[in-house]
Amino acid sequence: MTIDLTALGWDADRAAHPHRRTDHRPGRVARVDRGVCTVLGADGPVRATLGGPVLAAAAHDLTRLPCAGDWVLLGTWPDGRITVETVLPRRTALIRRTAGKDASGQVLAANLDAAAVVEPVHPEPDVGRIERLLSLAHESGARPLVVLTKADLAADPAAVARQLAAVAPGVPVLPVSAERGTGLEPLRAEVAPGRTLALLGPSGAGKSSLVNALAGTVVMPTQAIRRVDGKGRHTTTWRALVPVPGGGAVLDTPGVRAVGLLDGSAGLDRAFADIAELATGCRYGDCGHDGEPGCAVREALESGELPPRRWESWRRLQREVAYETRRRETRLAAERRGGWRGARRRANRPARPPSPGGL
Ligand SMILES: Nc1nc2c(ncn2[C@@H]2O[C@H](COP(=O)(O)OP(=O)(O)OP(=O)(O)O)[C@@H](O)[C@H]2O)c(=O)[nH]1
Ligand SMILES: [Mg+2]
Ligand SMILES: [Zn+2]
Repeated sequence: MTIDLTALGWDADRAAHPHRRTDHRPGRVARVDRGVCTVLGADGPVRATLGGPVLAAAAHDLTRLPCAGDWVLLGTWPDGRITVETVLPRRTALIRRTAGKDASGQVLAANLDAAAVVEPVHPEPDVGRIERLLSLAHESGARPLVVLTKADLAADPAAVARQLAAVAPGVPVLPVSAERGTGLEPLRAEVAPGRTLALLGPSGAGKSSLVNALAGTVVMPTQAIRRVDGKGRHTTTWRALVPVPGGGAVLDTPGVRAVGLLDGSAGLDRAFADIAELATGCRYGDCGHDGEPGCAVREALESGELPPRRWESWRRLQREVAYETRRRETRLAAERRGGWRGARRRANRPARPPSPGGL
């Protein structure tokens, strides 16, 4: 079995990666299972464990571990073992905040060209969730989309899409039905050869059904949502890159329960471009929109142009991002201090002058 790596997005820039050794072969990570990667190489899929350089990089930063969608360079050992020796720099990545102390985040998908926020049109789309996931999608660097699934269950899915356009400024909102195979055309363009589309959304939204519809065959298992509470069953339990026959790839992800934003505010500003645009009309450049005179945002709230729900949503996410930014700065400062102290303790001998910039 041979795999066309170009269709999966391999190109001259990736091939020119400077650390590439001649005996290392490129491949794209389809899946990671407890440190074992399934990598799509030119000769077919192989299983690879993590090599020394990758483990060393990950010791400082867990986001350096390979993830579905990563391009990697593989080494083959005399005993036949295959290891991931290099994770090529990611062009884009969907990264969510992790719950623990680690403030570096968790990579949900790597090297995606488009990031689709997947939300079912039935029973009712969760607007706040769309806003949050869209911030993440914008932050990834990929082209964001909103995919409204299960269009066959809504009386007028196009009307719902039009309503949602207000919470997704500048972002296409596409109603689709995997069941009927309708609305898939614009998504086919996102999985054209060389391109990767990642799907992000709650359990039961129909992500895997969409993958199967795009791939034209059942590659991902799907499961009916629970009758009792209408929630998904978390059928997909790992991230998987699925090649689309005759095209690029689609990246399926497990349903997300909650997604915390990291400390990037660019994605948030883009997801709320309407509010950012309004704010340019405030009298003061640093307006806090908190009762200052000449505040265009307050005016829009009073006139009803800006719905209070959207305003509250923006404030909440802003606070969250500001908190994460402080948390990261504190952590970095502590690491610097710890680094100094640790270095002195390790040495326990007359200190060499510290290098400029410390650590
Ligand atoms: N009516 C209808 N049902 C759909 C459609 N797409 C998916 N479903 C149903 O929704 C349920 C959940 O679909 P999945 O594709 O498993 O959802 P998922 O987003 O992959 O869920 P997780 O893997 O748990 O994250 C299944 O019963 C599907 O048959 C659709 O277009 N129309
Ligand atoms: Mg699934
Ligand atoms: Zn203002």
